[in-house]
Amino acid sequence: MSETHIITIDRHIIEHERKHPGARGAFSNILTDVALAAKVISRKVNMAGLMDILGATGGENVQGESVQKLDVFAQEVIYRAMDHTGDLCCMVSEEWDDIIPIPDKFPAGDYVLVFDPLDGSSNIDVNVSIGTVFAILRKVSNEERGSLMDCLQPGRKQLAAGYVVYGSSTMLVYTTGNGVHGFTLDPSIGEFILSHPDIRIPDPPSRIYSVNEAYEPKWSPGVQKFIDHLKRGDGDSGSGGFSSRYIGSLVSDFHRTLLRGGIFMYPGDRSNPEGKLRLLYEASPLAMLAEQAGGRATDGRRDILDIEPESLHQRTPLLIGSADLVTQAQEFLAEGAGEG
Ligand code: P6P
Repeated sequence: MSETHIITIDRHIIEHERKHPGARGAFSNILTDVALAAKVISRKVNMAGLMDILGATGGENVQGESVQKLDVFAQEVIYRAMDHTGDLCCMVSEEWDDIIPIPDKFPAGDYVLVFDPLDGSSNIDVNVSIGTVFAILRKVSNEERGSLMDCLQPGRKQLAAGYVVYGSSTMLVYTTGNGVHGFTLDPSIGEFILSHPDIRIPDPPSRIYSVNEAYEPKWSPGVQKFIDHLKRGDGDSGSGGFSSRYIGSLVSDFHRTLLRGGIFMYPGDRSNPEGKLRLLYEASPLAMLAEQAGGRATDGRRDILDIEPESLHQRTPLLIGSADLVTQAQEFLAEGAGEG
């Protein structure tokens, strides 16, 4: 893209809004506000090593995990960017037990924002890329200020989904159901610039699988056999030709899978049958992006987007990436289901 022909995320959002007849702009405002919050978080994350915000606050979040200062900061930034706009009826965050209400002094709107403000925060102190994950739902109840019913919607009901990856550069990737588009932050002008239009998971994909193999002894036989198949293949060559990549930061592992192909897995195991990742604000948003980019996302049995959430912070196994590989994984899991 030439220096004089740049497409900012604000312009892209407006141009895409025009494709939704009757869109009133609130939806676009939410995406624009998320982009603003991402710029503020990016600046802080990139200065983290130089400022006294590293290290845990000593507090714990609802997941019982030690809360890093940047987690707290990111939560506050997103909340403050969204609480007064009149676009949302409520929010859901990994950092809050219950639904986050819109303060009474501000008007409520017709949408719900669900988000993980800073996923992978345990990687902050070692300078590994971390990320924000979000999705937008339409209010479905008659409650002016939202209810659990508005939040516990299956991923198919998401109007938009996206993530921000704070890495060697900061990128915001989002979909509103019309393809997946990536924007790179140019700090010199403070704008997210369209750098990856219409992202499609490559086919054929890079032969990469991404899973924490330390848990292999606890995996189901189906998962064990699938990973073994990727390593060894069917032939006598002794190699399936796959490489293993595991960053341990969901957004980074997914971003690579989206751009290169392959499969990321966080399966359930004997200790954690539902895995570790959260359905509402991690798996479902990434599943929408994966499907929009030509890929698939499953919990091993069902498409992630078809799962009806039963609680705000429920976990789900996640297998996501190139459609053929996800389908193959699901077949291995089904075959192995009957075994010990
Ligand atoms: P494990 C980071 O803590 C996180 O929530 C995700 O970003 C990441 O994919 C996963 O946990 C890593 O978990 O058990 O492999 O360390």
